[in-house]
Amino acid sequence: MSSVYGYILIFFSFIGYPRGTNCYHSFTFSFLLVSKRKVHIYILVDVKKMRSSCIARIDTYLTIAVKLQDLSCLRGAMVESDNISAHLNKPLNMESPDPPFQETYKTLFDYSTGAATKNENGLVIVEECDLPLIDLGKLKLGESEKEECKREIAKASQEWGFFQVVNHGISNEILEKMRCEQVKVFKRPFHEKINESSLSFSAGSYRWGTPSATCLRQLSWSEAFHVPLADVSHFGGLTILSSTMEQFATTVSDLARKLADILAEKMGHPSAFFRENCLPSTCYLRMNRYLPCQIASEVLGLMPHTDSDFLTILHQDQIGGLQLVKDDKWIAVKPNPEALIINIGDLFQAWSNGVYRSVEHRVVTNKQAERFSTAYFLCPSYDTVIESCIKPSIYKRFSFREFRQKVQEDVKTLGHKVGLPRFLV
Ligand SMILES: O=C(O)CCC(=O)C(=O)O
Repeated sequence: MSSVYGYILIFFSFIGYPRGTNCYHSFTFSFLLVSKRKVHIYILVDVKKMRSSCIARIDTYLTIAVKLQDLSCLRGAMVESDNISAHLNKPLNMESPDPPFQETYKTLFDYSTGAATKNENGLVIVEECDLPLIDLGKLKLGESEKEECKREIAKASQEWGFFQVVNHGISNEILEKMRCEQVKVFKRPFHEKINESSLSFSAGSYRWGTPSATCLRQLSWSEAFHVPLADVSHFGGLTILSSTMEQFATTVSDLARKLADILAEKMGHPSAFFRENCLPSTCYLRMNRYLPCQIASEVLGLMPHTDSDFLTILHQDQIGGLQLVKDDKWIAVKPNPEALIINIGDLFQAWSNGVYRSVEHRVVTNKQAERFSTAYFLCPSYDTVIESCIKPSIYKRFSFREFRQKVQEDVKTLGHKVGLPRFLV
């Protein structure tokens, strides 16, 4: 320190995390110290009260510090603290697109036993399988082919909660353009992605890892942009991505509404409900990137979950990794380059009184390849009330707002979603 000729003290943050963010009572205080030849960033943290997710915040502050000072010479930063100096002491690669999983979740790696519990929840993987494959081209043929196709859709939704469709009407050109723009945005430096305003995404759109994870099996080794479609046209700086997302969403939403109408009709309740309540502005697009993971047997790409929507349309690449629960077993879905994957969400399970099934699914990681997928979620407006089309109903009436609030509350307090069982009569 005696070699220091001058210093700039920048008060970056004094953060009292509110209860429930799992970092409460901890604080971060950062400043730049400029010597003749070097700039160091010191971050003082109350490490004892921190959990790994806070370390991500520190990484964010380092990024902001570098950006603020426009210190193009600065490619490394020193972080002094009891616990984290060992792994954050190495230079940060500011241009890397990858979130700092190892550094952020170091404590989870430290406590890992190395013994992967592949059969968690008592479920075992049986085999890769082909989901029911439905040719939607039949909907344009004669009455009997059309009826057969509708029956297949309803049957798969009851028995699997998942199916694949071919001849779905979404051109390869749109699918490829979407994939290409998605890859481009994920390949931006990590510091640009966390600074959502630099990409014009709305706050909270960019997500990575699992801030609440307390062990490796709770960590999702992936990053995502979860984007309300209402926001897509406002991406100032990302015009090609935004127009591609709009194009993708418009064609996929037609398909989603068509499938919802068929499912309602097959329940004996043809209804304009889905067209009236699921508007282009109330749905979501989620772009996922799953990074290769050296400890793939211990970490999932995406934790098991059901979708909080009516139905989901997924476009995945050829890497594979999606698994779903069928007959109390995890089944690995074999990718089909021609097909889109459809799955029933919680709201359709409630509307159909449990006839159509919202099934738990997850994504496994692999050591070599990265994987991309894009999901379209058919959601209603928050005020839409969902009630079963059959009486007596096994679920209470609830608004989409109530459902989401309950899910968020459970995630905060229990660390996981409970979902529909909360609304049983
Ligand atoms: O990437 C996948 O295959 C599944 C994605 C998914 O389940 C989700 O985004 O909710």
